[in-house]
Amino acid sequence: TRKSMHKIVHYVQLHQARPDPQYFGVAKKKNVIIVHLESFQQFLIDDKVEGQEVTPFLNSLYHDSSTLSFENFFHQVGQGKTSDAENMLETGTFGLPQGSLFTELGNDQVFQSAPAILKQKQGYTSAVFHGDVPSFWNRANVYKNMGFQYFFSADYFNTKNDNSVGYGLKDKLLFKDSVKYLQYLQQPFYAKFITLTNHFPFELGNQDSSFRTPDTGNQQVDNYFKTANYLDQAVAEFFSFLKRSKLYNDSLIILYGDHYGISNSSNPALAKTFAQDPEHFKSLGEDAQNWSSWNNAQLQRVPFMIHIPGYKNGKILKQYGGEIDVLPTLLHLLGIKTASYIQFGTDLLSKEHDQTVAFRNQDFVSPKFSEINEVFYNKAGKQITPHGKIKWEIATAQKKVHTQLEMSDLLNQGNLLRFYHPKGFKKINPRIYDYTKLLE
Ligand code: GP9
Ligand code: MN
Repeated sequence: TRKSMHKIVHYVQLHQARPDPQYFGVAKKKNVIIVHLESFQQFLIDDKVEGQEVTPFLNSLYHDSSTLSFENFFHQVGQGKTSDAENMLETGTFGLPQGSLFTELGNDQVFQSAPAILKQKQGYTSAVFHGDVPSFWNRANVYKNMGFQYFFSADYFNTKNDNSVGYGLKDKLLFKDSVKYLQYLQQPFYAKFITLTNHFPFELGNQDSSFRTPDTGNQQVDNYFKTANYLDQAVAEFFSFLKRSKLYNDSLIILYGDHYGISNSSNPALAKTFAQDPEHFKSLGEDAQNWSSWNNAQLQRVPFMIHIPGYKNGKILKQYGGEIDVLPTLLHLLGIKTASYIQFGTDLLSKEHDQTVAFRNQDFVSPKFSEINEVFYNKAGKQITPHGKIKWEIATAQKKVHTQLEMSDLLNQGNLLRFYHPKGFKKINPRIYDYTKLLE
């Protein structure tokens, strides 16, 4: 096992992407707020249905001159869904090929994760806000092992009756009722808000939303726009609060979608709405008749936005990337070097960033070509039979994807960070955290 660890260290050292000085440290010592947009896909950004903008507030952030926005950012989750997304963002390693790392291994996994790195390097306080019970996805145990100091779960909120829908507290209430805790966190803080209302089966009464849904013949697809619109309003309200409380100017805010909301089997129904906004969907393939696995893969884009109040060089960036790349990107913006940590992604803002995006099932997408269900496509979505130079390039990409996932699995399945001691990093002691303490 120590030998495996050596192999992994060697691999990670060969796959470093050095930070771009233009971005390194631009958000040093700022509070970090992660807004986890449940089941939120990128196609919603700038989309219109039934004559209404679905997510006007997120659209405005997407185009804001203080936001670094990514238009080719993909989720990379497996069966662990939300928990896989969280795992990638907190640790820079993948979820498992089967099941959820949080539930399968989370009880005694050794992590070298964001809250601990930020605490030890720059004195950050850390907290998670989420309106479901603390046991869901084994979060209460995992968060301790990750070094989160506070976990404000459903235990801290009034989730009775109308306050909840689906898995828990409605998003507007999550943000509103978190304020009293957020305000008193010692700064700088690293705080994550995991939203919930935009979750399958996307049910929300008319008292919470007057959004006019389309009529695709698939109720979940129709209602998805309504809960996404509600989430957009919830985030807008949260930003108003941040501005009122003066936290806004001292914060960097990351917004990202954890995974798809509409499953592949419902995508042809979803595609019916594209005709309402054809310009917006031209790159996705509007033709519902010829819907292919390639079209499905295109829809695995999720938002990734880094909003930095006061920063003026925001833009919409074209590089391909995914959730595995978030942690090194964030740490570099905060002025923290990542070379000594075991992280499998690369800084999206680095000139050396690798644009091959691995899906958890070993499929991949890249700016030039993709592999989906063992079929290859060019960038326009045409099936190709690789030969010559392209064949070699595809084989290289495949190898990169397989090795990256394999190394991550080797690390996580063997709990190998037990044997790895980055210089200056102190092992996390989960026993010092008690998430019920503030309740007494
Ligand atoms: C539950 C929530 C949903 O607390 O985070 O998780 P998901 O079903 O999306 O994996
Ligand atoms: Mn989720």
